[in-house]
Amino acid sequence: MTSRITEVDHLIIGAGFAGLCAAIKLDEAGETDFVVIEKDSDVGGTWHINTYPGAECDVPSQLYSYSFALNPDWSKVYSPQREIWEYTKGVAEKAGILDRVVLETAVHNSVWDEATRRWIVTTGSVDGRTKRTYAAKTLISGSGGLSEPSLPDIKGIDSFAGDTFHSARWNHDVDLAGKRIAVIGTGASAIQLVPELQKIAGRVDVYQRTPNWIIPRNERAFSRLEKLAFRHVPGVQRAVRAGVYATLEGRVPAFAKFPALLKLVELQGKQNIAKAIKDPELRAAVTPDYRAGCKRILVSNKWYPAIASDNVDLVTSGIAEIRPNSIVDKDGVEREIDVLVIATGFHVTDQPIAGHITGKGGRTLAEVWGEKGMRAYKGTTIHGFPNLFQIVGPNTALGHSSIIFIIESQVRYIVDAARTLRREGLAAVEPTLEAQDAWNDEVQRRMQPTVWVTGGCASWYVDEFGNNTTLWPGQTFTFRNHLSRFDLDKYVGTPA
Ligand code: N01
Repeated sequence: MTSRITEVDHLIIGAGFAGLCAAIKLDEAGETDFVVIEKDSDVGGTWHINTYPGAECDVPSQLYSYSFALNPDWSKVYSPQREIWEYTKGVAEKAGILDRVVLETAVHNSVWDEATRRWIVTTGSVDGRTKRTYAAKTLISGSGGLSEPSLPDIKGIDSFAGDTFHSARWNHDVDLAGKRIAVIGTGASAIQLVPELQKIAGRVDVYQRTPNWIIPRNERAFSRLEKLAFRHVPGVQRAVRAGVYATLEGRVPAFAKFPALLKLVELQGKQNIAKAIKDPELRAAVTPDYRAGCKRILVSNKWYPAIASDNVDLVTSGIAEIRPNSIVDKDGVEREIDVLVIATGFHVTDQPIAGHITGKGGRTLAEVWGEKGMRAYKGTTIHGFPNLFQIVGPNTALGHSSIIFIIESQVRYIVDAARTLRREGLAAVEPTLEAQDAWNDEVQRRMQPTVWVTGGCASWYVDEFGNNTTLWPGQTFTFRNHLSRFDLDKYVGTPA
């Protein structure tokens, strides 16, 4: 067991798209003294961890990549998980920042020390052998909004005797061929993995609490000619990317101001159902009763055919109890199973990491956010937490486009903040409460007409106070404009 203190300028939590982007852009800006702490065994974040069968991106490949590292080699319109993971790793390798990534190491605690104006960050290797403490000028959290699996609180779940795992922690050692499998949840992960399980399992019982709107997916591989054009013809890939971006941004008015337009999506969803499912009862069971877009609109050509297959049962009555070898539904029907797959999503508005970040006055982020919900200035900095920068913070996620656009916008802001601190000779910056409140009030005001508030569904976008503190309620370029430079006038700066 070793323990020492290491001084660094910047400590970045997480080596996914967000953390790697921060590392690459800080490095380019000459802010080279940083360390990236990653608990997983490799970089890539969600795209390294989520290896469930069928895992693919539901944002088109051309947009789901860094603007500074276009990839002419994407195999398909929607990239599979492994390809995205390899892409992130390749970009990080090429940028030469992997030497500052510490793998298989978890951040235990981050505490702001007012005396030294440093974040004191304690970390430990996952094998428990090494502990290390860092003193960092800035703390940049890229830990991801969808990284901590959320497990359902169902009677008897711990008594289950067979193999069980969450979709984001797939156990590839379990042979699923011919097995009786239960899947709890019908979200973005489940609709990708169930069609794969259906092909090999003896039986799959899918426990649906709420159906989703699911529209067809433009699924195809890029041709050799397209790939050649992406690689060799100047501007082609940027033009395709811009086209995808514009198409997705074109949907924002429907989400944000005129949700009635989303009836068109519902029509597409209903056609998708009608095409694959003949049984009227099953059709009714998978048809949502809320406005499309209220929950994330999903894309799949495989889900409804899988659900309509002979070896798949959709159970909609709810789960009463889980027993060592079975699940009993609320109609009293008991179904024996060998494997239980939990596809119930993530802790989003109650992220465990918030309990491990302690700001001024000894208050944790979880305590502060516990009062009114997640609040930050521009989704990135937080009053009471000097020099803390959160990538994909409150109200920065998207229901319609690529989160990488948001990540890059925030990273620009953070790099400019680092430059500003140096230029102005400041030890610390913290947004004023007025600036933070004004920002959040405005975001919530703009949230009111959106489908996420008016759409008539319960979703994980909304917190326990009834506020959507997850999504950005507008165009992504507006968000980028807001973060185009570090606005020191909205901060209190402490001289070095
Ligand atoms: O999780 P989810 P996910 N008892 O929260 C149900 C991203 N993603 O992992 O709707 C029974 O969407 C819950 O039911 P309900 C993407 O942003 C992206 O699927 O709450 N059921 C729901 O059906 C996505 O939105 C890709 O009533 C329970 C399901 O579990 C996000 O990750 C791929 C329950 C959870 O769905 C999360 O997706 C995959 C309970 N106690 C994921 N609790 C891409 O392609 C929850 N449920 C980029």
